Amino acid sequence: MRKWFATCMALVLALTVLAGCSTSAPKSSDQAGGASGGKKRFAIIFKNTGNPYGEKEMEGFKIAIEELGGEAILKAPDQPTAEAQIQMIEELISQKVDAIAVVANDPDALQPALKKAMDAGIKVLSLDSAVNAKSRMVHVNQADPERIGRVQVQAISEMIGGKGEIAVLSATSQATNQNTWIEWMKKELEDPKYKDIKLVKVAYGDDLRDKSVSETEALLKSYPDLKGIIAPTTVGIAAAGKVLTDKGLKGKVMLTGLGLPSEMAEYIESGVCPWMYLWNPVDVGYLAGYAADALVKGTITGKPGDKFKAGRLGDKEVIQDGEGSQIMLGDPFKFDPSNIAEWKKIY
Ligand code: RAM
Repeated sequence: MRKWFATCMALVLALTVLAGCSTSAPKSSDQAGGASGGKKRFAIIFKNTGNPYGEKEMEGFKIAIEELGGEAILKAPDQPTAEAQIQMIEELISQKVDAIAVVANDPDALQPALKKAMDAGIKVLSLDSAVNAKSRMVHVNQADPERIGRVQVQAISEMIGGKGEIAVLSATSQATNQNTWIEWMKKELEDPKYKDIKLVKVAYGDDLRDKSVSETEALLKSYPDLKGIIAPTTVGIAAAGKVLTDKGLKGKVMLTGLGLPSEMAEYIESGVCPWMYLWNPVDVGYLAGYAADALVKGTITGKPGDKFKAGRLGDKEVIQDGEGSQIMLGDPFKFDPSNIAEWKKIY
């Protein structure tokens, strides 16, 4: 197991550099008829640049595509907006790529651009943050959204002794994944056992470090009795961890959510964030890479019941997701002081 971690780690580190270089403006190899040497071209668009989680997800996608002999195009706009992603989709359509995988900044706004891509024969899927069922052929989901939402409320409740004011520090107000998880948090909070917990605010740090810091500071100022923060975003939780640490609020305002072990280890070890959850972002991207390839090869069409082989992740099946379909990676994983030292080296 440890040997596997070490190999994985080396691969991930080597690819970080490559991924980091390819997220800015399109390069010549991105252009139509570029130097793809007849290889199929698979594009991934993340929410925005500057997010280490997004870099890991794109790395996983690139690993999969290269294992499969294709060319990966990694993209992310500077700002986490739908408009910026639409522009990138339009560019990819004119470059006649074979597949587009998108981590959506809005569930509905990308629909015309993605439909245009599908009409042009490009295979379209979402991962991590979904587009609506009409805008995609399949969605690659990190874990069951209900479990992700509920488990974070259960955690904060335990941390604050079931009583007091809590707030959510999210990504953007349009982010499909965070909004779905927050809906499940609210459903969990309806249970009478949480009658003494009050959700006072959902704040949006837009997955930008500085905005997430200032939104955390604003929460602390506006709600001086605040007992806990749930940040279901790796950018938000790391920013909140820093603010709570700098202000000496460890043990006074508790923190949990979804965090990248490499960014959160110091706060988990110090007790500012006693525990948190996530999944392997490299695997989310890797699974999307294999799913994109299966769509291009016609092994799957995106219908529930379709089956394919996802490299080192083994056999995967397309399942129903509301009006659409999805492929599930696995379960959220709990990170705490007992395992964080090991995981922080991996992602
Ligand atoms: C941030 C992004 C991403 C989400 C993670 C948990 O990095 O918003 O989409 O899945 O947090």
